[in-house]
Amino acid sequence: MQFELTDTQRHIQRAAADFSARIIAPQAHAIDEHEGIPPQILKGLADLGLMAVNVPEAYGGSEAGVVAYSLAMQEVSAACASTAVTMAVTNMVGEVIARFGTTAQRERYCPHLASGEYRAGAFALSESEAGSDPGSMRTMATRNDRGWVLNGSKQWITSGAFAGVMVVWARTADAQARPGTRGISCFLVEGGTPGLRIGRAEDKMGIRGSNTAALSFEDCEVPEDALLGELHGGFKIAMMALDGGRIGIGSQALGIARAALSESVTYAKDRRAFGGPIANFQAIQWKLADMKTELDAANLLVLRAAWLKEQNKLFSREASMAKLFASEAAWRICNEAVQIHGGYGYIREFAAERHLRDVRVTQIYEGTSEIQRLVIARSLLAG
Ligand code: COS
Repeated sequence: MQFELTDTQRHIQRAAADFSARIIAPQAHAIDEHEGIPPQILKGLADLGLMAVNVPEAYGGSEAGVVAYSLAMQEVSAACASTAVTMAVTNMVGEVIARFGTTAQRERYCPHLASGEYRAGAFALSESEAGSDPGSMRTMATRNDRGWVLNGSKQWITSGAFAGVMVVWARTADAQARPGTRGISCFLVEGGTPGLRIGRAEDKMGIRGSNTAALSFEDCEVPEDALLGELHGGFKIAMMALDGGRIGIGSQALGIARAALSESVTYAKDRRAFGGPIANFQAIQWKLADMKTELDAANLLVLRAAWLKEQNKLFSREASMAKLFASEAAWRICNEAVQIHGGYGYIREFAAERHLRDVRVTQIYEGTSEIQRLVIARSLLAG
């Protein structure tokens, strides 16, 4: 086993940590409060190669691998979870296009995502009545003589309001001819395409700085070559992308929890009660010890999944285990951080309450905890 980071991984981690501490963290409170990420932050991440960490250099990416991506996500998430999810989805979109796209599609979109020319990419799979069960989606794509016409709507789309390119899933065969997941295809739709309408931004509990929009497609025409991958082969692309995306969200949970723990240590040493710092009390020490132990256990699961993906080994179950454990451990850690901060944990002056709000969604998006358990159990029972 090799636990040492490579030079490339260390370089990416340092670049992300430095930018996060200097530029992102001081603005995190305002990003949450004003519900928006300054475009310069997203451009700054792109300039450092962090918007396409695992995309080949030939298409503008950093080609630094999945472990480096996880490390970068952790650093950005520790500063600002809203920025981190925007980065995560953009990386996922770049990777999906690099992996499943034609050379023309890769050349057309990946460099824009990597360079920040597109502020973000978006992943449009979920619908209002198809979240955990995307196989029941209703959005349709029908052929015309110029290409494809999309009709339907999508829900919970991160960066939907400003993404330069979206990966959109739609049914390309009627349910009788190709039932369930077998008649779904994947399309690349550019922001601003006529017929694509952006709904209002959701008013969320956490990650309030990130944009989450509903999209509707009303006779939205895309060319023939907007099809990504094989006709009717879209569901598997979604599943494979989500396997990787779960490593990103596990990493996000880790970063948020790490920040909550570090702020708790500082607070426990500063805050005095009964004649001394509260860090002197075993009640606080045991909380901190458990938080650190859970954090490190989650980190090992996430990095194992990242390493497996990087080695082109099977990693779907391990990504689900990593995301499940990291998101649930991170929730416990952020909750204890609020407890350690006492009344100050419940007000906006300290970041503890933001971390708790932000981390909650990591148990929901990119597949709920229940879906992760389903994936893990199915794989175990299949032998
Ligand atoms: N990689 C590659 N292929 C996969 C796969 C994976 N990880 N998971 C499933 N597939 C394939 C299956 O092998 C099957 O292929 P065949 O049609 O050739 O047999 C096909 O995809 C359908 O798989 P399955 O029957 O398991 O689909 P289900 O409808 O039962 O769904 C779950 C499986 C629940 C795992 C899937 O719907 C899921 O991940 N749901 C959560 C979605 C999610 O994370 N949403 C969040 C969106 S982003 S915020």
